[in-house]
Amino acid sequence: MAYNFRKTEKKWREKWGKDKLYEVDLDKAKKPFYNLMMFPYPSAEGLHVGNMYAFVHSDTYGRFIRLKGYDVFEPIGLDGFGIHSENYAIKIGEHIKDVSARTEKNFYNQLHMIGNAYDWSRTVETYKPEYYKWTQWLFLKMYEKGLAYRKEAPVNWCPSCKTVLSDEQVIDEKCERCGTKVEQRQTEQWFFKITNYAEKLLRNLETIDWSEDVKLIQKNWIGKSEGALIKFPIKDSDKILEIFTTRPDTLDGCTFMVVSPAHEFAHKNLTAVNPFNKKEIPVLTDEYVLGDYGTGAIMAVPSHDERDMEFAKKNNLPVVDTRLKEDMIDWLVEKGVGEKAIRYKLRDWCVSRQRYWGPPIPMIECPKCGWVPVPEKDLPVLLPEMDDFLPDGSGKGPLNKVEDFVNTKCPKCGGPAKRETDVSDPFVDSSWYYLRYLCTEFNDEPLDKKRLAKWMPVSMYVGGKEHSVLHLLYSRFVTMVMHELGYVPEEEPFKKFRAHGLLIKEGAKISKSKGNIVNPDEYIEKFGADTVRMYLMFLGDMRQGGDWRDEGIMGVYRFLNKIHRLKSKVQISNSPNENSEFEKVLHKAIKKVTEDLESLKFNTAISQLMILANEMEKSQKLTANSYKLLVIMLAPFAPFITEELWEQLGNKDSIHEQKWPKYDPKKIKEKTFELVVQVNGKVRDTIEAEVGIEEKEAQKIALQSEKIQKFLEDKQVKKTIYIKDKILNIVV
Ligand code: ANZ
Ligand code: ZN
Repeated sequence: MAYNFRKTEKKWREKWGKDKLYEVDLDKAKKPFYNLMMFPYPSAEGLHVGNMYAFVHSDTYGRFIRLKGYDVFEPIGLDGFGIHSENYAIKIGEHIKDVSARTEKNFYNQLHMIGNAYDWSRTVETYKPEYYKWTQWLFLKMYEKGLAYRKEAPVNWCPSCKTVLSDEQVIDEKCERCGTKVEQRQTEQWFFKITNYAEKLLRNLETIDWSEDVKLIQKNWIGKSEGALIKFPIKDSDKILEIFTTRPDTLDGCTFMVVSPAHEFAHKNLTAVNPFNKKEIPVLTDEYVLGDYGTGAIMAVPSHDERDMEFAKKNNLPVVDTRLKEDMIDWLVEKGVGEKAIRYKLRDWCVSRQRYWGPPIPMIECPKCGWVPVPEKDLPVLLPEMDDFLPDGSGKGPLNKVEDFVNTKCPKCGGPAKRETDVSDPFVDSSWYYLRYLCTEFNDEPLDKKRLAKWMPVSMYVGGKEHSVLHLLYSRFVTMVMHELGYVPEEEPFKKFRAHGLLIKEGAKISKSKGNIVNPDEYIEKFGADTVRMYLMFLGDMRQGGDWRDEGIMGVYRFLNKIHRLKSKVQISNSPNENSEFEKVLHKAIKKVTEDLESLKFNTAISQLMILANEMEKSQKLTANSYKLLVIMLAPFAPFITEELWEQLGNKDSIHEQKWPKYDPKKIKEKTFELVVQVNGKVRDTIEAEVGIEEKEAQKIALQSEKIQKFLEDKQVKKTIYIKDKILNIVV
């Protein structure tokens, strides 16, 4: 009889909800483990399997950790604010509020269907006042600490989204949201002083266990440069032109200087004096020198720097051989013309957005008092309802049109004043959500120190690489600030982070424009959630991503049916009637599945379970005990069918609260033999090896032997001859 997944999955979905199986008492938990999946910002069309991909891996890992005896907290919520949702609402001509409500319902329903072990009592949605009240509070804290400030600066402007963007949201000169080429605009905006934390953000990378490539991306983004500031006197004046260089040792070769077009010395045709060799050199102006890096001016050393050389050739400037002086910084300091200096590429985080769908920035501008923060007791500053919320590109956000909102009283002097009409960047919303999950029941304060002390930092964080310098950098910064304020026990939010790869379909990127969207609901309906989950994890290594193929899902479906069928073979008595060969396979599987799950190798863990199931099918008898072990190991992957089988085996409690099995090292010990290794027919070594190994394995073992290596030195191995469990002859 085929296994009735529809009935089973429905039954357990309801029962788990009723029993609050996945809710954790955060205060009583003895072994807290915070298992987190990167905050989703689902679209109204719902999740496609590519989105589901990361969720099921993260959940399976959490279920495994739970079986290992931890109190796993696995929360869920959604980031509903932002341009992404707003643009979609505009496109379909519906109000963003209605679209958001529908999105939330659909999204949560899909996650219920897939069977993830979320604690549904602690959901968080960024666009609800009970959440964004505290996002505004975060802004106030930043302001109090001098970390939120206004400045006029050239900023990134997306002409399509009609708002400014942060540096991190510009990818290859394009808007991260809509792909339009970004322009530069000179305007006044709110910034967070993330640069104050540049050194800490860099240094701490060494203390966290993250995917190496993501750490490298952050390191490069922070872009620390060590060098010197050098003062060049301007001839016949008391003016000084200061530059930043990473190569002070090349000072002797500096034959001209260049300032950026924004520099106060731009287009002045000055002559400067090289402080080292006293030669007079021209000061030119060019765009290749950036206004907002270093001092906005450089000493050009064409003999050592390609761009300087290019510029020198184009403008007929002198190029000279350089004497390098390695202790230049000492010399500069001694002469009082320079000093050691460090610069970072990282710039402050521009957080104001000229859009509607975000938390209003809680600031008021008073003609008498200047900028005044909204008092904490007046939070939240509610986002006013408005029908026409389209951005108009004026540089002012849509809220500027709501007079009731704009006109207010100054909290300081009581006089008439105006509210800030920009909202904050959605990345501010998502920079602290993992803290709020732990504190959802507190309404008078955003964060509970005791809670956070017990649960932070996050134990395992899984998410996409595309947030390497966005969310992952902002969150680290915000947590550092919250740590200084005494809310969070450690400076770093995510102890361990692993990036997942992308899911594609039949070789192509999954996208609506390609018309190859795979809707998980359809497949869940057809094959059940367990099958969809397992197939997503069987496709390939999580870190590399996978290629969804419709025909592949059948294999997993058949496998689960086999597991179901196997139950009829189970012997009621627990007499040890399986032979030792079977025991070996079983214990090897326990070892392998455990190790694979620990290192997030879900696909190979599943293969091992398949091998074990085949072995069980082959053997004449199957004890209840062995079958139980198989089912428990399968439970994190396929939570529904395993729960059902568990119950059918006569258990009253949930399989998801059992103990993960331990393997017995004695049972997997292989018999060994003396492998005789010959080179060209002469015995050169004997090595202990496992009985039954194949030729490839024997070769590998032989090549690791130093004795053998000596005889092979730079010779080509022509062939090998292997007599199983006896001799390997290497012919060179
Ligand atoms: C002389 C020199 C000789 C330089 C040489 C490099 C190589 P990082 O920090 O690694 O990116 N530089 C300084 N400020 C600049 C600006 N605002 N715009 C463009 N370039 C600027 O590199 C710092 C180096 O980039 C500095 O060291 C300076 O050129 C240039 F063989 O000074 B160097
Ligand atoms: Zn005032």
